[in-house]
This record gives sequence, structure tokens and C-alpha cells, in this order.
Amino acid sequence: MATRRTTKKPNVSKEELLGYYRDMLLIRRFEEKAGQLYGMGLIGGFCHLYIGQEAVVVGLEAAAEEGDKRITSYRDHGHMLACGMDPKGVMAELTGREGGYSKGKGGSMHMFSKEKHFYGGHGIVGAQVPLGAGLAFADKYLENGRVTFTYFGDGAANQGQVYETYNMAQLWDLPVIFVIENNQYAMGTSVARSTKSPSLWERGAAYGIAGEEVDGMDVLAVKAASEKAVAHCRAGNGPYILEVKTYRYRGHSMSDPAKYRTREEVQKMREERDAIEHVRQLLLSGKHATEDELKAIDKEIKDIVNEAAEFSKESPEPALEELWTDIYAETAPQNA
Ligand SMILES: Cc1ncc(C[n+]2csc(CCOP(=O)(O)OP(=O)(O)O)c2C)c(N)n1
Ligand SMILES: [Mg+2]
Repeated sequence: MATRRTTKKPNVSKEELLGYYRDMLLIRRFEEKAGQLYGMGLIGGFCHLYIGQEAVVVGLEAAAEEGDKRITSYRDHGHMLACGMDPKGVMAELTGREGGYSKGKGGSMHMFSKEKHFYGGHGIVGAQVPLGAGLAFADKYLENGRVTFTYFGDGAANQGQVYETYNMAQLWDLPVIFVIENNQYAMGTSVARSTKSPSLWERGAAYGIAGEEVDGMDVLAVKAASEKAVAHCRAGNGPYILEVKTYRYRGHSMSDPAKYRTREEVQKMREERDAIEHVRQLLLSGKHATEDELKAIDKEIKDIVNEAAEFSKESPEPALEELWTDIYAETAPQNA
């Protein structure tokens, strides 16, 4: 695990730091609430929490501009919140209600937002990687200057389709950032047990793709790397790979026996590397905020999450007729 971390006087404004604190905290509290609702039987099916990985998506999104696209796996709630999707709509989708982003018919892994250019939510490991390159192909074709953030895990990074995608993305200079969220485990399989070439980003070299490794527990480091990757893509230089070293605190999904790592390992990461605590310390030590001001933000976030949870319980279940809608496209898709 990389230990580089921004500890001294980072060149970042108070507003930016507060923004990252807020955005990461929203994801964490939202996920904690989702975990509770799952435990209460209000959320059915699969549910993969993002707790611990918040700095990855918040740092990446810090370099995104309006119109840029994002696509990810099933561990997707954080990505939705970070790109500005409504917490109420996300939580109501988790509880399978009408007010959810997929009208309660998609659940945790299948939500989309045309408005926020969020293309899912994909349950098949690695499937979103070629789709992400496809989105970037469309942008290149339309010459609209957009980039696509394509997220996938360390487990997915061993799949063949990832390398076929690398080859084509580089061949066609597609504006796609491949973000490998290396949280060190694929379900219960550690990276060390799945590959002997642990530097996942360096595999892009076989195709001539530039990239780098980033400390994913440091939102400022992720943001800086994201800016570099975005500039590379927007300048027409083709794809870029960011391997973001991170860690998930919770199980793979809500039904994880957690036998493949020790409690101490998790505890150590939480205590020594937590990304939210890092920004909290930067805010306090830089005298950008007082404990009381941070408490007020905590309360604000708690209220947003509670409101989302209330909405997700009150919104009705989808009507029976909805079984027959949204199955086939009724009109040919137009250029986005
Ligand atoms: C093609 C395919 N194979 C297997 C699975 C079962 N599966 C779901 S998640 C997962 C592990 C993926 O790990 P990683 O890519 O590291 O992502 P993370 O869960 O750590 O975010 C597996 C094997 C699946 N969903 N799809
Ligand atoms: Mg993983």
C-alpha cells in the first residue's frame, strides 16, 4: 500500500477542502444508512458498500467537467452521489420503490442518470470496461471534448476484455480514463493470490498507454492525478490508466463471511489511513474550520441521509403494470 500522503500545507483552498469533506462524508453516512436498512430487511438483493473508498471517486470527480461521463461496477452508490445524483432517488432504488432512479426495478447495481451522465451500475465483473470505451468512442466521433471515467476493480483487471479494450482505446486514441480501484481484494481473493504482476497500471505499457499509481486514501493526490489524466485525454492523447490504491472497510457485499482477512488489518487501515479523517485534520490544522463548524457539516449530512431514508421507506412500491415497461427502447436513441 502506498503511503505517500499530503500532510503539509497543500495548495488547496478552504472551500475545496470543505467540499471534499462534505462529499466523502455524504457517501460514508449514506452507505452506513444503506447497511442499516439492509439489516432491517428493507433492501433486498445485492448491496456492495463503498465505505473506505470515498476519496477515490471524490478526487476523480474533482477534475470532471459538465458533460463528462462515468461508468462503474456494482459498487456504485458512491459514484452516483459524487456526480450529483439525488440521495433520495438512490436510496429509494435500493429499497425497490417507485421514487428510485430505475423506478424500483433495478436495485443497487442498476441505476442510471442521463442528466448526470452516469451509465451504471454493472453486475457483470469487467463488463463496463468495453462499454466505457464505447462511450468515449462516441465522444471522439462527435468531437465534443468529453472524457469518460471507466472504473473497475483489481479483480476485473485480470480479465481478457480489459486488454482487448486497452488495445482498441489506444489504437483509436479514445478519451477514456481507466480507473482501477485497487482495494486489494476481489471478493475474498487478495491481489497477491490472483496475480504475480501486482502493478496493474503498468500492464497498459504493452499497448503504449500511459498511467500511474495513486494513493487512494488521499483525496488531494487523487485529484491531482485525475487532473493530469483528464488533461491527457482532452488533448487528444488517447487513454490513461490510474491505479488507485484503496481499501474497503466492509465486506465484499452484505453477505460476506469476512474470513479472508483479519480484523486487525481492517482496523489498522481505519485508524491510520482513513481519507475523511485526513481531510478533517487538514481542515483543523490549517485553521480552515473549527470542531464546531465540522460538527455542523456532520449534522447537515446526517439530515440529508435521514431524509433520503425516510423517502425510501415512504415511496410506494412500483405498480404491477411497471413489469411491462422499460423493457425495449421505443424510439431509436439520438446523439447525446
Ligand atoms: C463475470 C463475472 N464473474 C464473477 C462474478 C462474481 N463476482 C462479483 S464481484 C467479484 C469480485 C470482483 O472484484 P474487484 O474487481 O476487485 O471489485 P471489488 O468488488 O473489489 O470492487 C466477483 C468474482 C461476476 N459478477 N461476474
Ligand atoms: Mg477489488
